[in-house]
Amino acid sequence: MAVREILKLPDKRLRLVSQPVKKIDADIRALVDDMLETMYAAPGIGLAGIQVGIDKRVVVMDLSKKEETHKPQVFINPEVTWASEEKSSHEEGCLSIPEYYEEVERPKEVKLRFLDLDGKAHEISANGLFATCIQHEIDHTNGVLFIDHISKLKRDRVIKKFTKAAKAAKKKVEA
Ligand code: K1U
Ligand code: ZN
Repeated sequence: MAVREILKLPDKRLRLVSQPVKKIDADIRALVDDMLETMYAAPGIGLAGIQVGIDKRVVVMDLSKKEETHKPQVFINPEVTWASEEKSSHEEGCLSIPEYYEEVERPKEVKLRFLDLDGKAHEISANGLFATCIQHEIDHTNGVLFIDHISKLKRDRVIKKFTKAAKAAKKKVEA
């Protein structure tokens, strides 16, 4: 198990559309183990494969409370099969856009289809933080970031800030 580097805005790989997992093999299991370790180390409540540079449709999540024992969840090839008309708004953050939080409006309830690590298919409903987080993570598998759901003014401002920081960090390494 290893903590992997999390890609940060404006890394272009965050805009890739990830590929479906065809076979749940040892490489996928190792990726899931590393993603969980990376998510817990960050710390975060979710992570998609592309955030560690792997363009596979793999998502991990843990919505357990701080004082509870870990409840890791794994979603292979997750997809939304139904979304409610009713919307709800939650504050979102992203490990690829550190320390930036904004309210995002999304469908209040969704139905999901995914495979578990044994390749078994599941169809479940999600609401509350689970619905917010799984929609955020499925967006990652499609190259979509939560800042794509906020105003262009706010989005441009945050992209500019992170682009400037990345350039400054690069210059420091080269000096
Ligand atoms: O996908 C990601 O970048 C992870 C992201 C998930 C998420 C959070 C909130 C709303 C939607 C999706 C995060 O985990 S950001 C960090 C975070 O929320 C957190 C960190 C420590 C403790 C509790 C929450
Ligand atoms: Zn994110």
